[in-house]
Amino acid sequence: KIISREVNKAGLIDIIGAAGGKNVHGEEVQKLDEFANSVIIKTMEHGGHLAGMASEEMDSFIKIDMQYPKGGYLLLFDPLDGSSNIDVNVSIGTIFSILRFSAGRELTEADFLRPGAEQAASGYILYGTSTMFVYTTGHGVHGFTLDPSVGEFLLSHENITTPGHGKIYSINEANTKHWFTGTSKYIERLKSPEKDYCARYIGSLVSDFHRNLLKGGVFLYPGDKKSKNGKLRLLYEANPLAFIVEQAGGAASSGDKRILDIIPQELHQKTPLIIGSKKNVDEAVTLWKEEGI
Ligand code: P6P
Repeated sequence: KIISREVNKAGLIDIIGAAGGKNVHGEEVQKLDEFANSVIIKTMEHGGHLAGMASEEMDSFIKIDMQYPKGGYLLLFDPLDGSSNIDVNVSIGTIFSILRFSAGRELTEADFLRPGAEQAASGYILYGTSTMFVYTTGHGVHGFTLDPSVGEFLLSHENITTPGHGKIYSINEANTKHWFTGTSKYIERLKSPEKDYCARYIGSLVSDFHRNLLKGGVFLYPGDKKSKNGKLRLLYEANPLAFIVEQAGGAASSGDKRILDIIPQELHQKTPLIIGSKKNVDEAVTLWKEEGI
């Protein structure tokens, strides 16, 4: 709610001051992703639910301070994904993943490096035309919409399921020159005369994912000749969305394996990601394997 309030003021940059500068009161203005990061840490560190956190914004994991009670969960998050879109008033999102932690011993980075299949919960908050909270604990996917007039999230999308096949594809086609053959052949197939696909790419992962989740379709951020592991992060972007999409009946793959089966090697590792309606993902993965990802 706090992040939504600040994100929705981002348009008032001339009044509240640009990030890194000072506002009309001469106060330092934090970058919104740094602000979101500190809001989440301050909100979650004292509740007694967590043994630690890991954030896209911070190199190493965060231990819960001695002064606070510790709990049996780890929170991994991207506090404000797509923050480059803030200045142009495009939707952005927070993505989170929750792992279990057997309390009673010293927390290490290895405790965060668990496959996505072990997640206890995951979800995202989308700061769009409305602010939505979408989550799963392994019992379906449920969406809540913030009613700012009462400051409460109301259950607006119970048991979200994604269509088995969709006609939307989302990929940054400016990267065509770097694509491996499999990606090129798959996208060319979608654009062939006998198909009637629609390209939609906002450039904000949570927005592109959420639209395809509800309408059906596929989002691809593949590895390519320039970046073999693509751009998106496994632990707090691909894994949480993969848990959501599988619970909604969809699929998520790195091209050569199910996202939720990947054993992480490091906190901020990247992974190629193809995610969405099961038939779309299966078709792309099959072609990628035949042609070489
Ligand atoms: P590109 C935003 O910067 C982000 O991390 C995701 O939200 C988004 O899906 C992706 O990068 C867009 O990347 O290379 O297409 O601009």
